[in-house]
Amino acid sequence: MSARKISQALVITAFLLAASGSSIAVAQPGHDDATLIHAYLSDFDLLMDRTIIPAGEVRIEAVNLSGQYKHEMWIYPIDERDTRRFHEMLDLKRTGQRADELTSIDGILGRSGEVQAGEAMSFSATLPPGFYEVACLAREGDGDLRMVHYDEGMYAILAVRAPVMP
Ligand SMILES: [Cu+2]
Repeated sequence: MSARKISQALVITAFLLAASGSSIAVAQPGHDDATLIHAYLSDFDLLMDRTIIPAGEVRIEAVNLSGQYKHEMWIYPIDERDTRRFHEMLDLKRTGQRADELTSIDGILGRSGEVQAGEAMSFSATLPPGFYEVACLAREGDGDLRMVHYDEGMYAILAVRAPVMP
């Protein structure tokens, strides 16, 4: 075997090793292994086909089944729902005032953004073990008396369990 052939063989061997290495890498936690949740947003309910999932990356495919209203999804630690700031935010929403979720809720781990009626979208989040609330915080109407989707029942609990140790 010539020196040139040997070096070609080494390159091919290195390529095959790299390729097998990358196939091992695929088995690591990553986007391809993300837990998939289908979420169904309607007027006014938020349903998920999985509510107990392993820690790590989750991909949520959200479908807005409404023919009328936009909906959205926020994921945050469940204790946030009991804070004063959270309820002040809801009051601002109910009374037509400016309300900012990002400064009212600590530890937001995922958000879909607005999903228009009849449309679908997906988003990802990385969730440590714990309990989370998944909610739509949109509102409807004009003036100082608004309908807040959360008040209509658009929230659900998501439990994220720790990995099982061998
Ligand atoms: Cu909604």
